[in-house]
Amino acid sequence: MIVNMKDVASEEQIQHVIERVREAGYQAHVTRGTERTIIACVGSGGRRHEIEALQAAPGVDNCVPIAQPFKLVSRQTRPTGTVVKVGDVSIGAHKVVVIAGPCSVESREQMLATAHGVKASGATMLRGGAYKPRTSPYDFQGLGVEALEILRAAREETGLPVVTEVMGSEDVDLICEYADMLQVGARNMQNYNLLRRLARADKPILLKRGPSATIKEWLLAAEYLLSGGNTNVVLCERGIKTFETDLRNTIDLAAIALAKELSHLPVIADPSHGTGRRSLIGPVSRAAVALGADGLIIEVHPCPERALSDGAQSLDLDGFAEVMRGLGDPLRAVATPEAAPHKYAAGAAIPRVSLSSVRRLVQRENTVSGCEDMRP
Ligand SMILES: [Mn+2]
Repeated sequence: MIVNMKDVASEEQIQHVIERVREAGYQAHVTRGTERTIIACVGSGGRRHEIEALQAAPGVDNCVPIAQPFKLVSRQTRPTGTVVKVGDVSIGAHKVVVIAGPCSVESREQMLATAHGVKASGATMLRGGAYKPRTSPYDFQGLGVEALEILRAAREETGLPVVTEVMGSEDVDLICEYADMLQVGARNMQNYNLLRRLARADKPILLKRGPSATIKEWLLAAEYLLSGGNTNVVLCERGIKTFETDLRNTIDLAAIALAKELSHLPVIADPSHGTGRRSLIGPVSRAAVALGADGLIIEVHPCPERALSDGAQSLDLDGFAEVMRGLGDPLRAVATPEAAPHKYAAGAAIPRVSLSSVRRLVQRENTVSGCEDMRP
């Protein structure tokens, strides 16, 4: 249930409602908007009728049920949308945030060359994998702590905040020492132990959608983080499994728009994993931004042919610069004859109907009514 306070509600009235919500057996999650305060009542085993009765409490505007299974993530709880701060970067504000960097951190030279290159083209955050979840145990697994040291150096040199993936609960404390944002990879989206642990971390979380997760499951995974106390969550659409085989994954662009409609959390797109094809990163990035994505995460390598992972979908620095320039372009003009006057605009002559057609219609009408009269 949600208790919407009146815009004139006093602090005392708000505190009273919070107390009553707790007495009714729920947790009270308070959102203070610019105009009014919203109190979300969540938890299991509470007495719902006691919340409904709060309708009569002073300062309360109304009490409404939360329509979705995810509660704190729902836009009903925070209609204005959340801005997640990562260092100096705001995700979910007016500007589109571009996170760029290699799939894996491979060496100091590779990471620093990428960091300086993407910054020059306008990226505002860095990515780089230190711990890699690979489909095969024989593939490159990441440099671990050495990679974290390199990421820290890249941040110090460029000033750009860093996001890197955390694969298990045991690594959370260590990665928090180095990174500005922790990524939950697609394969771990429903690792609820990891989510519960990250809910207690004091770093923002980038939550990728699982390759076979529905939008609801994705938002419920985010609910684990929020209900456990971490409200700084950014959602990332990175493509789902479909019958298509020419793309690595099928990026679900409508899911970005729907997630933004259902939730107040910022949503970004990953066109690199979402397509697996370098040539599609520009078009898909523009599409994602056009439909409201708050940011992009793009794989960039100074020499993709030498990349230890995901080379085929990585842009080189020039390719990334081109994608960034493309994002600045306005939408292409829509092919509508803008200046042509409307054929049937008000006041225009109505086309004549031929007299013989009218006569035939009248005849038909008379025949039909004649038949009606003959009915017993
Ligand atoms: Mn990758």
